[in-house]
Amino acid sequence: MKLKVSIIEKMEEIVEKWRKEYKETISTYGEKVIADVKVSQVLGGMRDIPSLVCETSFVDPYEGIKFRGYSIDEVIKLLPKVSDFPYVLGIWYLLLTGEIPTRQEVEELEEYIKIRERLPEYVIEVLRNVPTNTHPMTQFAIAILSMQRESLFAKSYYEGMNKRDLWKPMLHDCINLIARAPVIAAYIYRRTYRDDVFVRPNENLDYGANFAYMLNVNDDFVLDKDFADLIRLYLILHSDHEGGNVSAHTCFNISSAMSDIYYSVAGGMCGLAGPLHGNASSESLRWILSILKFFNGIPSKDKLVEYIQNHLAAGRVIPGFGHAVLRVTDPRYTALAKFVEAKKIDSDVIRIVKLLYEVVPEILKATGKVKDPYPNVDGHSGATLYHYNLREHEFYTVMFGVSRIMGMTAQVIWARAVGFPIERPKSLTLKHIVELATKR
Ligand code: CMX
Repeated sequence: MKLKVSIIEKMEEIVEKWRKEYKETISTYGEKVIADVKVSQVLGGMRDIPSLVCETSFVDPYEGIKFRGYSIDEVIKLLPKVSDFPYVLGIWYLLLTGEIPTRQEVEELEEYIKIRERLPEYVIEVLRNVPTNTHPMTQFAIAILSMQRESLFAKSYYEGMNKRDLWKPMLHDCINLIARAPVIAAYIYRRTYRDDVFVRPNENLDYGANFAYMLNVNDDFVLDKDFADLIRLYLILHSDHEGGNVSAHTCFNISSAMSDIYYSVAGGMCGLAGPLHGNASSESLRWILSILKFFNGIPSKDKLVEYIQNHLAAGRVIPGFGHAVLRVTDPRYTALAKFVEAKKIDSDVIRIVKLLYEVVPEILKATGKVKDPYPNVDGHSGATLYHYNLREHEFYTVMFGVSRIMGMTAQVIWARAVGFPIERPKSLTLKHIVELATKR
């Protein structure tokens, strides 16, 4: 296939359109008030304050994620497929441009990313110097940060490039990072849990299947078709979740200081590593395994309810349940549940996932304080990976990270393209808040 880089040409046109829209929105509506802010919101983690802009996706509390307006089912139906599932990079194309790519466009992008996959020797060396008992997310953030020295964006900025053009080196850096992320992740997996052999990318495979191949979970270099499909689905599902979540917002915020994508994404990954965010998938699997161990198998519903109540009484959260925005079962959870049904997967771990689905929402509702008692994606993802022999749960957040880089990069490219300013909200002391509240 002749390599044309149409994504770059396409972006040239799209960026002009974005700039116009952005400027017009400010000039037409700049003085309009769109929300009031309550003290409880300021003191409650800024929940629901509409103060961020994110063009790549939107999370509706009752319908869940819409990627550029498309639901998960629509994305899976409309993006060009490589097997039963779409090419993973189709979702990045959609997040970035707002358009569903043609087969040719996505295949060109897959090829273009392939030529950027080669991981420099120094990154492998950096990782080889990190003790293997370092958390995989720490290793991932270190590896990403180590590549900052290569940033074309940083170089262009310091050489004085006009800020209108800075989105171009940013796009270049983002493509490099997307290309290398699964290669880095797979090496972290191999060195931490298996052998220290660096698996080179297989140029005959698409992005998703190649990640499955490099992980080599069965140590046999035989690509399991179903596992490759799961990875394709997984990477699409986790790619973006609008702008307010800890990892996306951290990344966006860091980049607003004109920090390059390596600094920004490494920061975002450190947020994703938290147990209330991306590490909940690891926590969820750990919890499922502890249930199986405690009961020496599958418990009765009554026994499980008692176990969960004791867990809550000890002041702990139920990992994989609840959400700051969603108020229904996360459609990403449902997509994984459908995958499990379609592939007829059955195991003790999956049985516990199903049992939890039956009992946890009622228990959380009964607390009277949990706003979303339903499962989120992290309540299913680990159990599904576990079935395919990807059992080292601390690694799950790295999988999440590889995927989320697509959303983070698409959001940051937009920001650089429209010239989004440095973020600087105003903070107040509690005394100021009381003064303001009593004046109203
Ligand atoms: N188990 C136990 N308690 C929970 C709970 C859960 N799954 N979800 C919420 N609560 C509690 C909160 O801890 C809070 O308690 P306090 O008032 O005592 O502090 C109360 O219910 C109200 O919280 P909320 O408004 O419903 O939820 P938040 O928006 O504050 O938090 C989230 C959202 C995701 C952090 C929370 O639901 C949680 O901790 N879930 C478990 C961890 C998890 O699965 N995280 C992954 C989320 C998805 C992702 O980012 O990947």
